[in-house]
Amino acid sequence: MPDHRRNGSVRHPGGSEAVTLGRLRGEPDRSWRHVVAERSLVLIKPDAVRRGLVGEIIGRLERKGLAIDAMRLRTMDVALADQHYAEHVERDFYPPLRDFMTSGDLVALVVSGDEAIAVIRNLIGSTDGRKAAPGSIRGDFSLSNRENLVHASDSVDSAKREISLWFPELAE
Ligand code: FUP
Repeated sequence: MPDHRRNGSVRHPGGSEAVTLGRLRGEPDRSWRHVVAERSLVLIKPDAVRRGLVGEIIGRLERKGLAIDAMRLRTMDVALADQHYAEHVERDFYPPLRDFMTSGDLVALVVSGDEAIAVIRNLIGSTDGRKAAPGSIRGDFSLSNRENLVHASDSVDSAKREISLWFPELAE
């Protein structure tokens, strides 16, 4: 039996991507368990909650194959905003950003998967919703550089720092 059959995978008909036999039989794809999954903090911001886009955004993360490890509806107070956005607190745009981020409920999540940090950043699109690529969350739903619906950690180190702020019980 060829190697790729013996280890339980087959070639996807259209390309070089390998899929598991279990996947073809309709079982969940557990191939990500063989890689080192990254974790990211994701915030579904108050504008997305107000606009009823929570399900849309979580659906996109789930359909991509990412896993939700933790999820909580909560608000961000000024002290948490100052810690979360420590690198931006001196910027001109920070006071209105802080007012926006503390203006209502948001949904905080820890999301994991293979290369989750880069994958999620691609899914959400570039910071300015007016310039974000169509097909991305910001590109499809935001017309703003501030009210841009989603935050996601931009590196492994940021993810560790942010997860320890929002979900101390999950901190490494
Ligand atoms: P991103 O990583 O894409 O969320 O972007 P940044 O870390 O550069 O910025 C964090 C947040 O600051 C953005 F989500 C929105 C806000 N921001 C502004 O309000 N004005 C700016 O000019 C830049 C960023």
